Amino acid sequence: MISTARHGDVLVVTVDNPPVNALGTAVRRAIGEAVTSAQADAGIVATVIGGAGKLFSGGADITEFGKPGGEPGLPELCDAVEASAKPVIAALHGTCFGGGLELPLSCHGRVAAPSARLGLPEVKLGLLPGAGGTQRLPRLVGVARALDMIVSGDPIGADAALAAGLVDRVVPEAELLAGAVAFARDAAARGAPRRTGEREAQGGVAAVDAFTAAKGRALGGRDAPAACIRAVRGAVELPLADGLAQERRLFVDLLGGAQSKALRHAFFAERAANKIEGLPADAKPLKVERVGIVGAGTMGGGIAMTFLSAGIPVTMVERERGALDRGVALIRSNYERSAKRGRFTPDEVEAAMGRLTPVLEFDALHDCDLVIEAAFELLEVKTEIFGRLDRICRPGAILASNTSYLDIDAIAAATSRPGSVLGMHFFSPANVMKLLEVVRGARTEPAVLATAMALAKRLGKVAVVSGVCHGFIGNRMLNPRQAQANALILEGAAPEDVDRVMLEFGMPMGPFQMADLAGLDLGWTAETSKGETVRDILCERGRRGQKTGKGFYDYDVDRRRTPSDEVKAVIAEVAARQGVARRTIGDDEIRERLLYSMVNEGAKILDEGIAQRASDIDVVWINGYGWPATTGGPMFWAESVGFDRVAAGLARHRDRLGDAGEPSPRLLSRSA
Ligand code: 3H9
Repeated sequence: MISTARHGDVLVVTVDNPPVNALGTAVRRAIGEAVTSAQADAGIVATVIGGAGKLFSGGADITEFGKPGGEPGLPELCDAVEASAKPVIAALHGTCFGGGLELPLSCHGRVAAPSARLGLPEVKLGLLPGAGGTQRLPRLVGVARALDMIVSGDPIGADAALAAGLVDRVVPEAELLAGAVAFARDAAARGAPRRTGEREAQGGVAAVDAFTAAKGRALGGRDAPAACIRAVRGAVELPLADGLAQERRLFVDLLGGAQSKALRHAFFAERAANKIEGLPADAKPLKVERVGIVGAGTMGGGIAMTFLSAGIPVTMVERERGALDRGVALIRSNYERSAKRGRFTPDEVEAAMGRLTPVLEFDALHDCDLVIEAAFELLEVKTEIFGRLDRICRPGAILASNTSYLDIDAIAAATSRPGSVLGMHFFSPANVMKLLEVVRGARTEPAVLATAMALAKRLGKVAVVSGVCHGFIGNRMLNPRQAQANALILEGAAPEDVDRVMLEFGMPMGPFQMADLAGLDLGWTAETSKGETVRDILCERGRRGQKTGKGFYDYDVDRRRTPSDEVKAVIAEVAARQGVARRTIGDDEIRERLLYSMVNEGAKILDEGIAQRASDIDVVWINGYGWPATTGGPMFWAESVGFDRVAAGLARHRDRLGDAGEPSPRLLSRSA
């Protein structure tokens, strides 16, 4: 758990608790004992605390939350370290998160290696830093900077930490231990330790008010950010002990709340999703050093950016020069926009563009380790492309399709290497959205699957494995929701009411906003239109979504939407033609029909073994469709609502739900 060693008159304590050096009970106890023993030892003048392996510490052991705590708690340990009569110095490298930064904050000095990333990400778990972070960070770096770090939860690097006063010295990686020991010895020679808690937080209440005025509104609906701000206010208004006590109370409240429970579920769900059941131990990821992409459209371009940004060279193929040039120009303009926002330096943009090889010849893909097809969503188009790829690509190269609905096994059958074929379904915009659905075909080899999962991690994506079915996990669940949304407007609900109910639930967009954004003519043609559905008629009238300035809504130049009387008349006309009786529909019915039908489809996905576990479905919806993480994803939410209530709701709306109302056996058994 920890090891100790004497470096002359300095005691070096090394936390060694893989995988992330979490500060669980045994670790805390051992650190506490080491610091106490150093105080009693006349041969020791100071202590250094460092971490073994590739990081200092990922913080408190989250798996201990909600269980009876072992002594000392992290807050008590931090207080004891700060109170130590002999200096305690932190030697920081790699990740220093949460309690893994609060412990260093209570030390009397911090020496960091360039690899150090320092952050308080508790807010992302619906918590606040509960071991003094909200009190000590403002005292070290000032209120404004501390609020930025605590409320965003985002880490900063070693140089930024040095500039902010969060660390005292940055030394080369190989000299971290020696540098920290020397710093500790100097600190001991200077006399009484310099305690963070005895400082004053710069910026005062004015800085708290300024932050709240600037950011407060954007944080609405989530409990943790507001509690973080309150706790930091305590750092300027209260003596240290009272500020710490208030922080503790707020932490305990958040920990017991529904939002943190859901967010912690989402954290572990993301990690569980990475594990593939039944994968043989020898299924090692294959090397991927060059990637080919077929198609330079919006999707192909976004996928290319994902690889380019991760430092992986890309060969991008298009049929026609014009489309290829447009694709490259789009990638460049996306990069330049991101650079303006500070996400990349101009040099990084040039380096990324330098990794891109745009070509018109398919043959150029011959040396790629992986080729991702992002062409038109038509099975004949895809099978033709896969046949060509099979002939061009070296044996063993992986062939992936970015299809969102089509049968991966049928695509694989067009090749002589079905074991090397799988789905890699990115979400739009592919360079931004974190989700990657990895679709496992009937014959996909384990090593190929393992490669896609490992690659996702390299790309900073969250990967979830799905079996083959129409729409995989995400879009398959979207379909019943859209069907219900379409039915509800015919029955009398206004599109803006359906969208509002979803927005109030916490979705970033309602179904009709989403349809307008995607384009109503996606998969629609004037030649084949029967003019029967609301969508048919809207498309025929040129109302094809945001891109035409009107769809289910009217849009102004700033893309602000307003409900449309024309659309309402079309809906009424279609309802009359279909003999649908119109009535007033309440918000509860809208919410239940949209969300319960999704949950039911999710349960069917589990019944059929398409998803490995319920939490994978939550990961898909949180990371691919913006389902509010504070409710834990559709399946976790259903469990908290109660499966019996969901089943009863489905039964209540049975006549209106069609196939979507046929309850899943799993749902029924969970509701019994
Ligand atoms: C805190 O500190 C509270 C205090 O303020 C107050 C207390 C009173 N605990 O992500 P990975 C597991 S709150 C337990 O794949 P990476 C993880 O589940 C904490 N387990 O690795 C996984 O297990 P498995 C504030 C943890 O290298 C394995 O470690 N800290 C913890 O990509 C590997 O994880 C945070 O919020 C933990 N704290 O990234 C940090 N962390 O292999 C949360 C990880 O069985 N953690 N595990 O699936 C992270 O952000 C990333 O895990 C980290 C490593 C960057 C550390």
